[in-house]
Amino acid sequence: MTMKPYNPHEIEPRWQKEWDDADLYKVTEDPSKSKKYVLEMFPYPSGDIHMGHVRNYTIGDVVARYYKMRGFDVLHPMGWDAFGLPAENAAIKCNSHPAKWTYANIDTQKASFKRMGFSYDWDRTVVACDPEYYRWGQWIFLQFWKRGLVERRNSPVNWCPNCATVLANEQVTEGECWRCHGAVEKRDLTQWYFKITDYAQELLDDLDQLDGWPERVKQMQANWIGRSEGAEIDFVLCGPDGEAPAEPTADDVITVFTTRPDTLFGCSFFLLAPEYKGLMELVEGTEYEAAVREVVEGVAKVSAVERAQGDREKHGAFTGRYMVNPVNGEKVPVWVADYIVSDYGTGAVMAVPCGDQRDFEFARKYDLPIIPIILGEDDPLYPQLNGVQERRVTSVDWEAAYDAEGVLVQSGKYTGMVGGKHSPAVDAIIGDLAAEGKGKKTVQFRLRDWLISRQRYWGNPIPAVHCPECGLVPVPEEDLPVRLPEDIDLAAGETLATHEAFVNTTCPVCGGPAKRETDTMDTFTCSSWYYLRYTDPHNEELPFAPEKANRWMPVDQYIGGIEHAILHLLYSRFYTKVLRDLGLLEFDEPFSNLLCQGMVKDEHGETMSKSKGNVIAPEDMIAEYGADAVRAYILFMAPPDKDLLWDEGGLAGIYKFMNRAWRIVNDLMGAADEETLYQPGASEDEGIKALEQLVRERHRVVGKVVDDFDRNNFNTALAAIMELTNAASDYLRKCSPEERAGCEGSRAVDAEVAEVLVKLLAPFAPHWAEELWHAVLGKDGSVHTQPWPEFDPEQAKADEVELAVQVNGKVKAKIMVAADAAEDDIKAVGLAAVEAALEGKDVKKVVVVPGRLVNIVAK
Ligand code: ANZ
Ligand code: ZN
Repeated sequence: MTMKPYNPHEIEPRWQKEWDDADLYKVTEDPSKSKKYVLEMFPYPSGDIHMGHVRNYTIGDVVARYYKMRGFDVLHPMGWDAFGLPAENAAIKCNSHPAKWTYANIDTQKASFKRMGFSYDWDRTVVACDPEYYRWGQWIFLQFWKRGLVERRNSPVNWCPNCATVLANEQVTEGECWRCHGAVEKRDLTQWYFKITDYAQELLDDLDQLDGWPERVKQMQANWIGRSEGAEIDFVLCGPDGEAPAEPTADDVITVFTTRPDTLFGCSFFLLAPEYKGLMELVEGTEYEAAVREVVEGVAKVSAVERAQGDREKHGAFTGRYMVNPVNGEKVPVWVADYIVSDYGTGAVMAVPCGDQRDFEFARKYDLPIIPIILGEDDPLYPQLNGVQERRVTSVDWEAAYDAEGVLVQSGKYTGMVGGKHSPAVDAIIGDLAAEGKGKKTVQFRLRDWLISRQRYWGNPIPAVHCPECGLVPVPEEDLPVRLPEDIDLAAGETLATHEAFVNTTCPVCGGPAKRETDTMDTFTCSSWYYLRYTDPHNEELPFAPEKANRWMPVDQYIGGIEHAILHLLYSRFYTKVLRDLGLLEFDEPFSNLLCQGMVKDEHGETMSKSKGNVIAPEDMIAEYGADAVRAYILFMAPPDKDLLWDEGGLAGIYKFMNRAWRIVNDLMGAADEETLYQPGASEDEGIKALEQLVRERHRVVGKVVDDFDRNNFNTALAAIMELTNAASDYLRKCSPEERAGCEGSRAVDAEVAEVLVKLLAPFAPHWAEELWHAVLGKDGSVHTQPWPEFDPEQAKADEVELAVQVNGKVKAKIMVAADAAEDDIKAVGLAAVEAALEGKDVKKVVVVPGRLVNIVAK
């Protein structure tokens, strides 16, 4: 009998079909078991899969398979994030329909996923553009609306002229559209918002619950939410004549937000955002109007994010008006400045150039006073101004603003106090202003409400109707879904708004003629709850039954790209909290553990892209080496969260390893015959030692792999499995097939080690393992439903270990010592072993590296 060679191209399609036919990956929903929900971020159906997909989904698949063998009830689903602009653009280009393009791509990707051997329960597939799914997205929208979390309002928004739609703040990076990278403009438009800011504090606080998330992702979310403690302080506007009103009314007051009320005495001018309501009225008909208008028009093309960046050149203009500083009655000039944004704080700022770098640069540019009111003790001005309450100095020769803690000077009764963020001076001044009704403590968030409406066809229609009699009316739940019309000619420029049959409807309240809302929802609404639908994908009464979601959720291991650190993950956390408050969920956070996989780059560390021509197509690699080798390679080459540089030599190496492991399993089972690894020549003693070592390795490696899975260290798990194959081949080389067959002890070890090897590799190389399980081990049932091998830590312990003895960095001898030998004993044995090499030298130092070596420094 000769061994059947390893042939992935024959066994992979065969097992894929058998698994499909047997419904092997159907979720069992066995409440007697503990659950594990393993989820990878669902893909956009963009066409062929790329290596990034392969890496993302291989990680998830290995984890899911592992948990299943560990006896958990596992949910491991897959679907498609199928709405969005690329489908629409492709349809326009090919004069086709987005649905056609989308579903064709889904078929292609699904076939690739099957070829990779991924263990999804395809019966639970969620496709975002399927009315059975988006219907429930609309239903959730209506619940949000009922709770007061939906608002339609007019405000300046980000508009991408390329994509012809508005964008959420999160979708604009450095002034560019997240999708097309074109420049984003500001427009005043009436749009739909989700009031995510109502949850700002909780979204921030609950980051503390997320022990299983990478620190950097939590940090990015915290920065995005951007909580600032500070105060609102009221300034009074002087009339056009420069006189303060005798009895100021609410209309005369402009409130600022500041994190540094302690610096009020250093306020030398007052700033308004270019979009500040009422700004143009202040300057209308005056000599200042033209200059102010120029600043206002100059910001229309720049995003808020870009404007707030420190390094941008600042522009401003004097308005001709003055404000009264509430702390000392001083009049300060009012300017418009383009680095003040309208949607943060109040859009008005007390400028303190000595303490704020942006104000400092503005003051330098426009020659405004810089009054030093806070000093470090090493400042040259300190001896002169320390303890001085009244103002003596109104200019400094500093290079930059002073934003650290310091001592207040020239600050009236607060002089001498410690100033700075969260300093005693802050509390003292706020306290006094509050007592006079001129200010109060507040908290500001950088997070803005989520702009969810899009002016595009291929999205989930917002379920609302505009009635001339009743106003804005929600579509009744029983009328859902509001379906996208299929007969639309996008190439001819038709949109939902021009589609008469869609637009014209009747009002659900009064029955009169009315118009449908024609905006669709941001596709990020689809991805904010799909993980809940997987728990109950065919529910026709609700988006999901609460008991199903509560059983499976939260997701135990979520895997996806770092590019979703803010958008998708923040929105999903928000949805989860609202659905909890609606009584549908009983937990606060959707994803307990998050793994952000690194990128797959080319061998030079460049990202793969069609334009660079350096793309490695997964299908080509499968055709060459089989899916199992690709899977094992991608996990072996790097820790999952680090970038991986593609190296086909490495893939060939893994393929060779799979062949070697294949032969070892055959050999252990006596199925290799002429092709055994046996090489005559070893003594009986050496053979016994090799056997003992193999047994130790078998226990050690199983324990190590379990440990590695706990920390998602798939690369070191594979390395450990390779060590077990090394021990096995050493044993097979030293012990002949006849000896092993004739010894009951050997036979038992052989079969056991073969089984362990196959099981350990089953999550990584599922087809390889399944074939050996049946054809060589002769077992029934799938290897993927078998229990994970047990291990005994006691048996994993080596009795003796071999240590190298180095003298001045060179290995001079090897010694065997008891595994638990004391350090002093090891030193003594080591020194004795190299006596000759130490002849005539002075031993300066002896260091023992446990399990590895004894290092001797001698002169
Ligand atoms: C006076 C002051 C003095 C400030 C000082 C800082 C330092 P964070 O920490 O990000 O919350 N600010 C307030 N509203 C603004 C707006 N709409 N556009 C641009 N800047 C605005 O920043 C808060 C600080 O940013 C506020 O505190 C205000 O400047 C400025 F030594 O007030 B500060
Ligand atoms: Zn009506």
